[in-house]
Amino acid sequence: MISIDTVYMQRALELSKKGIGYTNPNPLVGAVIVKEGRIIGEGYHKYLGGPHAEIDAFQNAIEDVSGSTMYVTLEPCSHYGRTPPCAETIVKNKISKVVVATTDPNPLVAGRGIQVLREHGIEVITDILKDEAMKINEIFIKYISTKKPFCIMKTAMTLDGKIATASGQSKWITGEASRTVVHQLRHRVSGIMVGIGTILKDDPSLTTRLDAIEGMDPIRVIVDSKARIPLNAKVLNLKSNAKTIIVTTELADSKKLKALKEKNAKIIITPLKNDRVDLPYLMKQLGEMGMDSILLEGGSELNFSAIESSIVDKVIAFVAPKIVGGKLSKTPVGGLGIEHLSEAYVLDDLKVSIVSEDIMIEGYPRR
Ligand code: AOF
Ligand code: ZN
Repeated sequence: MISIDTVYMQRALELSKKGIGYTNPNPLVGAVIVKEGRIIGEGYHKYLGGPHAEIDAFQNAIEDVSGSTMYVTLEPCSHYGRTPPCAETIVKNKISKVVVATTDPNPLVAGRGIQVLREHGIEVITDILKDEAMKINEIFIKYISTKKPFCIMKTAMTLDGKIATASGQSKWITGEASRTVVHQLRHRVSGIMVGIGTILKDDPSLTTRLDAIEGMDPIRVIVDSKARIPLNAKVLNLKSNAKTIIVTTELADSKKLKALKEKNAKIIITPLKNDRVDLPYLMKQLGEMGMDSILLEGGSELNFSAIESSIVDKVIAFVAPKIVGGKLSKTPVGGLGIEHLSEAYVLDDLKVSIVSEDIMIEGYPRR
């Protein structure tokens, strides 16, 4: 039987999702205040630097909150950060019971929020819908504990494993519904990463296009070890505020780098790794810049390097029920590949869903 705690926590999780795309690198958090079996206040974390979910719920409460129960998807914070500690505000508001989905992996909190509440005689229950709450904040959990972005590798292919026809046509492999899911992903992450091959071939703008909401344009990250990107590439000439980073190496021509800077591109130079960009080094740099998540959108060379260097945290693969053939047609992951099947990169925790006419497979590379 579903407990009443689960029902209210489910509502708090739903609320937390409203913040998707606006809170990075902070978590998605929702809160519900319940008194005598009625919801008297709801809130969520709306944008980075804004009130935490708990405070938003207090602000929205329609009656006196004393003696009520608060459901919150993440342990209330105990530190002075961009805002004062929520645990103290909960104590001041005389809440009698707090139900928490998951503890806060932030080293500044990590159990101390719950401790403060208990020290003040507040009953605390934890682990209600914990797995769901951790999944919603998988980006935050990776980022806060490693200071490196959560990297999602997204691919799209036909049923026979191709990302383009024999003549190179790739628009569109998947249907409109899948492409909308991709735009939602772009809205959610802080950066989109592609290799220079994709820029030279498709000249994409890599922006977020969503009808229903105002899409947040992530930072475009172009991996280009020799700085071959043409100065008229779309990603260097967009009207929107979206920023572009060119990731390159000592192999790049310094005059070209100067010209790129004049186009307002940020340049990151990484050490050479097998004559290419050092991706783990890059992830560290992007994390230091406050980027908590990256959507890797190909091409196949960069995908293999990313998988091989263990920077990929999640794979989202779209499969369109179409067959295009062509023995030379490209597949989602290229590179040198592996020799033995025993070395294959395996995904765990698979989720398979149907997105209109396509299949979406999500999984996490086994470490
Ligand atoms: C949020 N929203 O609703 C809750 C958070 O950057 P600050 O000072 O706002 O603090 C962020 C930390 O606060 C965050 O890493 C997490 O540990 C905790 N809780 N954060 O952004 C919220 N409840
Ligand atoms: Zn807080």
